[in-house]
Amino acid sequence: MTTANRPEPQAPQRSDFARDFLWGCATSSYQIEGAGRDDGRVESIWDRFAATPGTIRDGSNGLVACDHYHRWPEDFDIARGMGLNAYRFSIAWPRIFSEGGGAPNQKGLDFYSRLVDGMLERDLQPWATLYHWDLPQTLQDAGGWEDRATIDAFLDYTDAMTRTLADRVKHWITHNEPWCTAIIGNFEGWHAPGKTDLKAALQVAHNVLVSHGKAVPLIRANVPDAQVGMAVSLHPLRAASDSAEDIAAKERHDGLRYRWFLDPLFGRGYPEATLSQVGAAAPDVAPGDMDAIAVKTDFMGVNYYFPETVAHAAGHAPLDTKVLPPTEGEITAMGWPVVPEGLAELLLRIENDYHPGPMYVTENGSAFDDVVGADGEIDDVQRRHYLMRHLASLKAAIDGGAPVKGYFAWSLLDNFEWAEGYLKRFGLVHIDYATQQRRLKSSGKWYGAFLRQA
Ligand code: IFM
Repeated sequence: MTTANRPEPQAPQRSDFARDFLWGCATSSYQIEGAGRDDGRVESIWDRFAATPGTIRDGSNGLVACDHYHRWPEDFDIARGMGLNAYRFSIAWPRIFSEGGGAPNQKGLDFYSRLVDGMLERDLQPWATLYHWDLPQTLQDAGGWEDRATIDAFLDYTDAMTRTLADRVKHWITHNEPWCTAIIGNFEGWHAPGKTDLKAALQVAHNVLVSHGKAVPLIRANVPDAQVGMAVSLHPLRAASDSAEDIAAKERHDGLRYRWFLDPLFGRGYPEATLSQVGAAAPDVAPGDMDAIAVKTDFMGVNYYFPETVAHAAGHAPLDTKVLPPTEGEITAMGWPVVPEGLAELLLRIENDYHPGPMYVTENGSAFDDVVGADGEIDDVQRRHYLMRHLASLKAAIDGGAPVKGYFAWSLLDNFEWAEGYLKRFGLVHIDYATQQRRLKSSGKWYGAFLRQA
């Protein structure tokens, strides 16, 4: 069966969810804004990384991207037209501060002020993420997240942003996907800043968690009625086989990929087994850090894309484990398996393990190779079905007891997909990068029709 004529999956109705459920899309600054040199924005680690030959598959960068910096009114009109009631965006730190101290850049503050006003005018509840990977390069040059001075710089930046937007933005996410910041950027090395040092990566992870813990009370002090949380990317895990070796490998991977981040956030410290497995690469922990990290938050953001299958792999750093590519079933253009049930499995596991309070799916989506038809339409059947099936899984999670209060599709727009450049499209809205024309895909039209149901 071709993808075009396969049957439509059974999707839930909007009325299957609470009336006050949040329905949004998510984006991030570096991936869509462009305007890389406008209004005092300074270089970020992604500008520097992308300028290094061989890092980005199509040799591109985020300097123009979707030109959202100038075209946001059109983008928010589309979001409003779809019937979204929330919008998750991130703030580009390099527009606000070039380094730790000093005064914030007024033009950067003004841009986000206008952006938020634009959301509110269209009844889009703003959800601001403070850190979605675009660290000012000057801070990286001074040691980056590996250095505790970056925690202080993050708090200065958080203070400036939350004071500026306190009257209009109540929902704050400190960090997006600390795993990617720390491990992909500093151990696997295929994201900025491109390091390959486990000790550095685990120190980055620790300092990012500390910065989160210290930012939460600061945001609450500045923003009346603030709701604060973090967005964590997680995968349900499967062992590659029933062998004792693969099952043990899955457990080790789980320790680093899931519990290394969630255990400290929920006051349990780093998992003992993983601490001993990473040995000398364990981070330096200052007095009070673990209490700071364990600050109670108002919600937990969960980013779900796919489950991981883990095998024992002797000599494969850091823990003799390897995540295997899928060998069957539908896969996306990223090579990720399409497993909608994994969303419910993950949400229910988190609820069972930690009882985090309200949860939001802060990202979920798929990349497929879109074709613009002769009539200008984009019939992205696979993405539409992905969305429908994941909403069915979301409903199953809620029915099963997971307190999920909102869903943000990744992403509103096609955008700069990091090391993949512009080769991978995740948007519900298609971007023609040559003309910057926006076109709502059939997935976006379906989401709009779903949201307009009574
Ligand atoms: O594009 C990214 C996003 O920046 C973070 N979460 C995963 C998405 C898809 O790879």
